[in-house]
Amino acid sequence: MIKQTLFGMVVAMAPMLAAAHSKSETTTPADGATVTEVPELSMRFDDPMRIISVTLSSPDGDVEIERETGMDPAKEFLAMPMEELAPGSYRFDWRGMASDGHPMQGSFSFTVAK
Ligand SMILES: [Cu+2]
Repeated sequence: MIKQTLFGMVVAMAPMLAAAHSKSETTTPADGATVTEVPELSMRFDDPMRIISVTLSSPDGDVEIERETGMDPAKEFLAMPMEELAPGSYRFDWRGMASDGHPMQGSFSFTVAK
């Protein structure tokens, strides 16, 4: 009986959680874009987001990036690659906390061409 009730709650809440949270609206580079250089990595959110961790990974492993945006909630997040990105495919992953305290995560990918 209790099990059934909990299960029902989880199912009912899932769509609301997906729709109610601040999400990443635009990124630089854009998700799926092919670019020749990456001077900066940025994300814009519709509500302030506390970005807790970010990683930039390539097929050769993680790439070092330096974040410009601190740990305070912000609508725009900015980071710089520590070195020029070699041609290849990259994926940026982030974890954060929405203004209502819920944990959030997301990612975008891009390709660097010669
Ligand atoms: Cu929430």
